[in-house]
Amino acid sequence: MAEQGELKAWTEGAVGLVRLARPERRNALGRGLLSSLIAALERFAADEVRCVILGAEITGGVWSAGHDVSELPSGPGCDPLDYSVPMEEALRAIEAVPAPVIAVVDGTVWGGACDLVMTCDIAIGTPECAFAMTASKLGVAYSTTGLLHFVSRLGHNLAREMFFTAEPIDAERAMAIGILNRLLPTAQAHAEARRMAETIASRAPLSIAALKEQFGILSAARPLTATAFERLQALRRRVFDSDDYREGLAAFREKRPPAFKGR
Ligand code: YXS
Repeated sequence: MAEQGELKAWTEGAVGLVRLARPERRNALGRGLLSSLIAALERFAADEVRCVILGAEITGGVWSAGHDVSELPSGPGCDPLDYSVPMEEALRAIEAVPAPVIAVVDGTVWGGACDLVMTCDIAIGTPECAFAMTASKLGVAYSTTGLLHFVSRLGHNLAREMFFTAEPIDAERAMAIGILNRLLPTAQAHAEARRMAETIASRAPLSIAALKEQFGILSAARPLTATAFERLQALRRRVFDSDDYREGLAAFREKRPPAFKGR
């Protein structure tokens, strides 16, 4: 087992396993943890593993607290979720590994960690899991690719509800609306992930790799005019340059409710 700081990664036969392990920060996804995750996924691809299982060591009932808020930049012209940030690179690394990634979720999932789970190919949850998309609580304008992950998985109504309310979706509802493929008691969830991974590993790897990339291309395919793209960027820019975004970060740091003013 390779222990890289805040992540554990190892292989068992044709299955790669990786586990978030940053308990003191509730597995918040900082650049250290994310670069270890990317390195592990790249190693799995080089070792031609046939399936990957992504889990987390649970502290305080939390699977992952989402983006590491202390790393979110603020200031004129900043974009904390632009193409090159570690979180976006990690999401692309999950999409790029030519083997299905199964997320086993036995705790609460916050913010960008919801995107991490929804970027995986399959998600198996336990009754302890829940999913809260917190952008509007923090004053963040989410990434366009991230919004597409939610819209293509859940449809517009449910994606809007998650982002507008920022309220947690519990395990039963997550199963009902399609965030989860399976909802099982914890011991069974891990066993089912292994069983499914072994089944996938027994299938034709070239077929699986092609199918994974085809699904990725089709789920991201949306006609977008240049004007629409520029409008999307302008909308996000206005949010990131706002006092409200800086207020959201300050309120998180000071552990108090934010007082948004709409400017
Ligand atoms: O105060 P200390 O130093 O002990 O550290 C505390 C927390 O500050 C820290 N921590 C985090 N640090 C950075 N980024 C985070 N996302 C984060 N979450 C937690 O971890 C230490 C233990 O946290 P504590 O005492 O609150 O633990 P708890 O068990 O009482 O509560 C666990 C949570 C997850 C319910 C609570 O920590 C929490 O609500 N965390 C924030 C969840 C959240 O809003 N995540 C969204 C991050 S922003 C993001 O993902 C996107 C940019 S977006 O905004 O678009 O969704």
